[in-house]
Amino acid sequence: MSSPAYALAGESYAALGVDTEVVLKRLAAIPVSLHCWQGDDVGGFEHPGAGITGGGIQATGNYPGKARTPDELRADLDHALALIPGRHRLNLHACYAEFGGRKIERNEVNTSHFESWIQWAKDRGLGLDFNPTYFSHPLANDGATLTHRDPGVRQFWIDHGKACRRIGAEMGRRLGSPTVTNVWIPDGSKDLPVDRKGPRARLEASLDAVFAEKLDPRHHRDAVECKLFGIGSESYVAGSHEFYLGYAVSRKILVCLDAGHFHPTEGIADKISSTLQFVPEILLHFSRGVRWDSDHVVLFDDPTRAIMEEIVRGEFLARTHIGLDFFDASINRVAAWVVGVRGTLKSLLWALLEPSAQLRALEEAGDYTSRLALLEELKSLPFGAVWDEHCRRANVPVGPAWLPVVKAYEKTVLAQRT
Ligand code: RNT
Ligand code: ZN
Repeated sequence: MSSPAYALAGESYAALGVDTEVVLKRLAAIPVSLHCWQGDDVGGFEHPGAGITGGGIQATGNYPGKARTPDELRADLDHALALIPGRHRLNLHACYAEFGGRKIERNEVNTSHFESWIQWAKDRGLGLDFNPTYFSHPLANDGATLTHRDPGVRQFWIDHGKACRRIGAEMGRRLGSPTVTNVWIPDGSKDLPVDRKGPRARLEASLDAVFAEKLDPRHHRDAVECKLFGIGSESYVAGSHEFYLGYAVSRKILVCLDAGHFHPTEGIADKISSTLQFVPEILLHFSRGVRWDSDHVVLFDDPTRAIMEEIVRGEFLARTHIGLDFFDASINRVAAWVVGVRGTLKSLLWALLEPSAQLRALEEAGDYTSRLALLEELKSLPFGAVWDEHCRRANVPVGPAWLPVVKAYEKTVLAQRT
C-alpha cells in the first residue's frame, strides 16, 4: 500500500502526463558511485597517519570520529548505505589499498591489495570504481607527476596508472560490472609559467603510455578529469578542460566533469550535451564549490538539478556515470554521505518527474510563454511525497528520520575513536 500523500501526488503528476510508478522504477535502477574518501578526509591507509599532502586539494575541519582503518571505513559506509535508497557503487582511490603492514610502492600496487574491498563489494552486490592516486606522495610533492621533467619520476607515475587500470579491470571482471578508472593529476604551477606547452606535451605522451594496454570494455572504462586551478596551482593546470576534451575525443575515452572544476559561476550542465556529442560516455563528479572548488557536500540545489535535467532530457542516462566528489571534515562524515547521496538522488528524481513530452511540444510549437510558465509551476508540485515513497519502498528512513540513526552511531561508535 502506498501512502495517501503519494497517491495524491501521483494524481498531480498524472495530470501532466507523468507516471510516478514508471519514474520510481527508473530511479531505483540508477546507481550513484559513493566516494570512499568522504569517510576519512582523503587520508587512505598506505601507512599509519596518512593524510592529504599537496595535490591542490584540502579537507578542512576536525570533527571527531573519522575512520582510521579500512574496517572502520567499511563499517561507516555500511551505516550510510543503510540510510540511502537504492543499490549503488563504491569509488575507491589507490591510496585505500591494504598492504598488511608491508611497504608497497604505488607503482607496485595490484589487485591483491584490494581483496577486502572487492569481497566487501561482492557481498553487497555493489560495483566498484577506481582512481590512481597522484597526490600525497613524496614524488608528487613538487607539484608534478605525469608531466614531470624527470623521466624517472614520470615513469613511476606512468607505472602507477598502468597498475591501477589493471586493478580496475580486474574489479570490473570480478564484480560483473565495468569499473570506471578516473585519472586526475594535480600538475600545475602556483605562479606564472613560461612554458605551458612542455608539460602538456609530456602529459599527452604519459597518458598514451598509461592507456596503451587494451582492456576489455565489458570490465573497464577510462576517464580523464580536468581542472581549472588548485591550491598551489593557481596560475596553471596542465590538465585543463581543453586539454582533456581534446585528449578524450581523439582517444574515444570518457571525460570526467567535476562540478567544482570550472570558473565559479560556470556550471557543468550545459557541457553534457556538447561533450557527449563527441565522446562515448562521461563520468560526473557531483560536488558543491562555495566560491571556489571547496568540495562542500552536494545538496538538492539548482546546479545539481540542472545537471540531472540535462542527463534526463538528453536521454544520456545510459552514457553517464554518476559519481560524487566532496569531503567535509567539519560535520559528521557519515551524515555528509547521507545528505550528499540523498541530495543527488532527489535531484535525479526531480528530473525524472519532469513532463518532458509536454515541455518539448511547447518548445517545438514556439510557445516559450507556456514553456516558462510550466517550468515554474512544476516547482510547487508535491515532489516530496514521491521522494518519501521511494525511501519507504526501499526500506530506508523517510524524511529526517535517518538523522537520529546517525546520531546514535556517532555516540556508540564514532565518538569512541580517538
Ligand atoms: C581534485 C579532483 C579529484 C579528487 C579525488 C580525490 O580536484 O576533483 O577528483 O577530488 O580524486
Ligand atoms: Zn573530482
